[in-house]
Amino acid sequence: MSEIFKGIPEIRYEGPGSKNPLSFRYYDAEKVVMGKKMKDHLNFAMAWWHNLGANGVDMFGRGTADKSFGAEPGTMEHAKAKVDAGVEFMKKLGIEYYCFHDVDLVPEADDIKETNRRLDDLSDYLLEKTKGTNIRCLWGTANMFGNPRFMNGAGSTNSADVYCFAAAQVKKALDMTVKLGGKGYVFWGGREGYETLLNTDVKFEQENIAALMKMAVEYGRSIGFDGTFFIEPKPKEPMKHQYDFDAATAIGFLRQYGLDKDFKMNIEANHATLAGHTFQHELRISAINGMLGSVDANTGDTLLGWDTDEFPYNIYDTTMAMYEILKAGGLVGGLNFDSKNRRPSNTYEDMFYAFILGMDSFALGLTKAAELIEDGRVDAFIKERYASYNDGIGKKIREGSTSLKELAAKADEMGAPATPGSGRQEYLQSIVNDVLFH
Ligand code: XLS
Ligand code: CA
Ligand code: CA
Repeated sequence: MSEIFKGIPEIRYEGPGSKNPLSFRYYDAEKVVMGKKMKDHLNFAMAWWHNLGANGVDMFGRGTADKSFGAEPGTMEHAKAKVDAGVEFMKKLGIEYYCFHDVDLVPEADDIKETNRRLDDLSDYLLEKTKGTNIRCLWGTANMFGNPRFMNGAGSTNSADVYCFAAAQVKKALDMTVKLGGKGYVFWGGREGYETLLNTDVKFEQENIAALMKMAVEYGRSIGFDGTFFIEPKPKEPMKHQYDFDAATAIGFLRQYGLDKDFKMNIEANHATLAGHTFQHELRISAINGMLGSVDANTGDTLLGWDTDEFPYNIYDTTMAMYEILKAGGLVGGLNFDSKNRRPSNTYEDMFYAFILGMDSFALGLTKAAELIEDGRVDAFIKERYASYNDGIGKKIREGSTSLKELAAKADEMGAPATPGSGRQEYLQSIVNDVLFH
């Protein structure tokens, strides 16, 4: 197979002083941070759809980047050329995982039996191309939002016939995930939501989504999938209301339908900000519920109200994200760059610069998060902040061994309470700056 990204060498770690744009300044795969190699903390993954598919097309204009990789788009030759390009790309960057939708891998045929046949063929090719490497699937998923049949949803559709197609795609995407060694399977509820309640039975739709997920768990386990199912919350886009609005909502849904043992969250940074939260908030809510699974690493733009899927570059954000991930004991999944180049960044070099930016930003974030934890001042402050619960009446509150009556009597006794103490936000923010920039 001839080289596709000609002139682009293997990207190596050269350290912070390097001015070589095709080198890592912070991502040093084998370096040990808090007892684990950087690459194992981060488990970077390439999103098949953006990196090998997205060509810059938007509502106002055609594509700007050539992602044909020497083959005619829409053909199986092109699907295979994408495998060649993807494998070369991952090897050059030292990325060991990829994520896919069924229809990212092959062009969808008119008949689902033919699409499935293409998937069998393509996955054989992909396995052959990755043989002898460490490259494997991080997670797979089914695209149940692109085909017009899903205009009213997939699991939430009004049509039982369409529901069968959703089920068929989930079944096949699970087969593919297992075949490609995937650690996870994602449900992103692209069109699982509604535009108006005038035509929607929300309870009915949510029950059907849960039933589809239950059948997916049953089937997945029956074919030997021992990985994790993920829900990827997003509040809107394409639907006005999406059912998996944010982590708290999705966790409530999983618990209500008894799915919480098999599922965790796949948190995407851009979706967090669309929901009016920070990325860190969504990670924390998932973590404290034992539901932090995997991450779609990107960033939105707070000046824009939609899903821009930009490569992460903001070190405050990556540091606080890695702080949450380290504190939660790591991810069962990884960091999938569900990110795309800006439309005018349309060359092969730009694809590499984008990943170098994202990987370095998270590597630096990891290093800084570890320093913040080792520094200890933030943790010490939080511990002290709640110290009034360590003994006396506070301890009884924590142990659940008091009552409103006893607490009210205590308040009477005190007359006026002691002040709760300063939150010291600015002091803490300056510690973060100190760790980041010393
Ligand atoms: C879209 C989502 C999607 C999921 C997988 O906004 O990010 O790409 O990650 O279906
Ligand atoms: Ca995503
Ligand atoms: Ca997105």
